[in-house]
Amino acid sequence: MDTPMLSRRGFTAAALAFPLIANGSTRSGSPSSPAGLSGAIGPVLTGLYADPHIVRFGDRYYIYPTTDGQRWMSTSFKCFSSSDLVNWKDEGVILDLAEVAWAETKAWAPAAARGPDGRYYFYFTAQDRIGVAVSDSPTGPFRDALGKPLIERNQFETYPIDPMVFADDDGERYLYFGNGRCIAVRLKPNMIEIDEPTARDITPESPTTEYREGAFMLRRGDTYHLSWSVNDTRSPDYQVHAATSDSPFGPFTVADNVPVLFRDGVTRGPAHHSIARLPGEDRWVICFHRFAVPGGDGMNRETCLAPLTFDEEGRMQRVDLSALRGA
Ligand code: FUB
Repeated sequence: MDTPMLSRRGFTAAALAFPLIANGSTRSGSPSSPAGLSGAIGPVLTGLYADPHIVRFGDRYYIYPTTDGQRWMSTSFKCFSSSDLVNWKDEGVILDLAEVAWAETKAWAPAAARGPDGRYYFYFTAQDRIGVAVSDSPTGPFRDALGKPLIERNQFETYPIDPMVFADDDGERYLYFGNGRCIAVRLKPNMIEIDEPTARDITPESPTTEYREGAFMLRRGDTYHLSWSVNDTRSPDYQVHAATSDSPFGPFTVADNVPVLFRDGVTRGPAHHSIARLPGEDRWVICFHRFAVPGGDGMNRETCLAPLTFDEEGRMQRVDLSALRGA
């Protein structure tokens, strides 16, 4: 475990000092001041889970991860929920590929969103394609909405994995995906079709970064933040970079403080992340996986959480994992 002061879950209210979390803080600090943050970063889920997508629906947070520890050959998806980011409830299997006609394995890297119709839409990778499933509940059960992939192999010039769904303030929804290149496309209001003519390659081009996979999009004020994984997930140097734009389609300016998240002495391979905002606050958490501690690797990963802050210029600030652990 990271540090003896923490529980098995390893993530405490003190780590965030967010006032909405009960139990107070013995090592409090302002989340807008990285120097004031303390505590550890995880794991928050018991077991091996990777590629976590964190999202808030109603008064609960949900994490939709890849089930790990099966040599990337998992066949179903689970979900976890929490009211406080500390205590997570295992909601069980929400989609089993046994019920998906076009794929049997490689159930990876999902994302979820609420549609204009109030239903929940679950975007998932399966056997190198992307599907969409629907449910009346964020905890499922989800059923395949199309009976075929939403994004097929060779449909775009990217390896079609790692979907991310983003809802903009104006109600438009976008899908981001891809390994090697990042593709963005507007979703139709029914959430189960893409508006294909809007698709474009938005891969950030910069000498200081290399887009690999795991794209995530958020909006803070009028600024769109695209973030993604760099390097191979089997590398201890797997890390998160970020860029900004005034449009969900870019072009994106790569921040000069990349990487935003990267390894330290304990945490190896910290990436494939997602970010959630605390309701009504300019306070954010970054959810990511790392090699399980101890003994993990790129196929045996665990899910962690850490506070994420922005600097005065509106850029994501580097997450100092060592400082968060109090190291
Ligand atoms: O979990 C399988 C793959 O590993 C994901 O699709 C990638 O983003 C990487 O994390």
